[in-house]
Amino acid sequence: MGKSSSVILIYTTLALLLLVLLASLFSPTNLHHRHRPHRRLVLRQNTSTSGGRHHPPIPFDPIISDIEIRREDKQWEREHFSIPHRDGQGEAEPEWEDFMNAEDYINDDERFNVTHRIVLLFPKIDLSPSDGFVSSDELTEWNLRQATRETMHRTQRDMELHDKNHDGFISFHEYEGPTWNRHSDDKTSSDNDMGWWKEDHFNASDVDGNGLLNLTEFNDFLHSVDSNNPKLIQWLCKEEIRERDKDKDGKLNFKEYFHELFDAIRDDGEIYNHSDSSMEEASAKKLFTQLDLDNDGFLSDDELKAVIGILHPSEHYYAKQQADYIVSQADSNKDGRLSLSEMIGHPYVFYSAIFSDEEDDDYHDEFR
Ligand SMILES: *[C@@H]1O[C@H](CO)[C@@H](O)[C@H](O)[C@H]1NC(C)=O
Ligand SMILES: *[C@@H]1O[C@H](CO)[C@@H](O)[C@H](O)[C@H]1NC(C)=O
Ligand SMILES: *[C@@H]1O[C@H](CO)[C@@H](O)[C@H](O)[C@H]1NC(C)=O
Ligand SMILES: *[C@@H]1O[C@H](CO)[C@@H](O)[C@H](O)[C@H]1NC(C)=O
Ligand SMILES: *[C@@H]1O[C@H](CO)[C@@H](O)[C@H](O)[C@H]1NC(C)=O
Ligand SMILES: [Ca+2]
Ligand SMILES: [Ca+2]
Ligand SMILES: [Ca+2]
Repeated sequence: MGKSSSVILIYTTLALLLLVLLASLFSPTNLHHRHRPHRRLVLRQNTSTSGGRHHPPIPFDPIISDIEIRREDKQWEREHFSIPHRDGQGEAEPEWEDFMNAEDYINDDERFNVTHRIVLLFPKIDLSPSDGFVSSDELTEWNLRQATRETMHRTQRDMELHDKNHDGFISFHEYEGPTWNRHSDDKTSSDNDMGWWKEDHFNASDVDGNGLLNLTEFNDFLHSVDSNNPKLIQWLCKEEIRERDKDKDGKLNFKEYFHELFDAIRDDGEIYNHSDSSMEEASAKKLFTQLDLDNDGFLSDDELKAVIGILHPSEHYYAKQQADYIVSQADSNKDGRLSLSEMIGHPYVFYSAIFSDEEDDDYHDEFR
């Protein structure tokens, strides 16, 4: 017993040593000159939770999007409906397996051939007009459709979470949850201020004013920047003023604007020399004058509408940014649009927004 296990131990050690030796022989630097490194496509992680300054890439391929959404749904179910199972029937393991299988699937050239995918998707993107070329505008529209589809799916999930009485609508009370108390004794607390603003936001989303948000209204509530409800744009502008309005007069004077807003909306991108701030102030004054349409020396919420798209970039902005980038990368003959063969010739430009490759030969070539 002791003897056989020590024999196993020796063999295991030898096997490991051999592996280490082989690994070092075939390390990326050695392998580099033998093979074209294999690109492993990976799925996006945590796209719904990755807030902050980085907008997650929009998936190009609806199949990839579906896989990611399904995986996200499972994680979401675990977080929100974690009803403790009586006896662990190994429920968690198959979920992990699903995810591994999905990655194997998209990396299996026979089952998921990116050339075939692009041939299939091309006519669905080449729509206005269907001229055999994909323009940046067409790709923007395509990206936007994919992004909107994902957003609506997440809204549906959020709706399930908040719609306590399952009538298909969200009331303000349902959204706030039972802990929030509108008639709290402490009327001056910032919590109550926030509550008031939330209700304002809720009311602005309620297009038909019936006090309930249906799926469309709730989606606009969650993604006000992408809504075409003018009341919501107005609300966003008011909110921008409120955050910077130090003297609480409901509008921004030059000082409030200069210290709190100018940096976020300036488009010159210059960093001014701090010992020479007069240049910066002059440029800030110029923009202020342009925005102050009624020349009263203050910026109102109406006057902020002109820059709200800079403060809150819309999904369309990101869709276009991604489309422009992709066209710039795949447009071999530089005619500003993509032919099918240009797209097939650069499959990873389309999939790299979602997929990443461990070792990109072309990329390294540029630095040799
Ligand atoms: C995704 O985000 C959640 C919470 O934001 C975190 O608990 C989880 O570990 C993240 N998963 C991955 C794979 O990064
Ligand atoms: C995908 O299919 C095309 C056409 O059938 C074929 O030429 C190509 O080798 C396939 N690609 C991969 C990576 O297997
Ligand atoms: C929102 O609308 C409801 C009526 O639907 C009204 O009672 C409430 O005062 C409004 N809230 C705000 C903050 O305007
Ligand atoms: C929600 O209500 C708005 C306003 O009445 C309406 O335009 C929209 O079509 C409705 N959406 C759904 C999904 O019913
Ligand atoms: C900033 O301006 C001061 C005075 O005008 C000058 O001495 C200094 O070199 C400038 N610094 C830079 C980084 O330009
Ligand atoms: Ca409504
Ligand atoms: Ca004004
Ligand atoms: Ca071209």
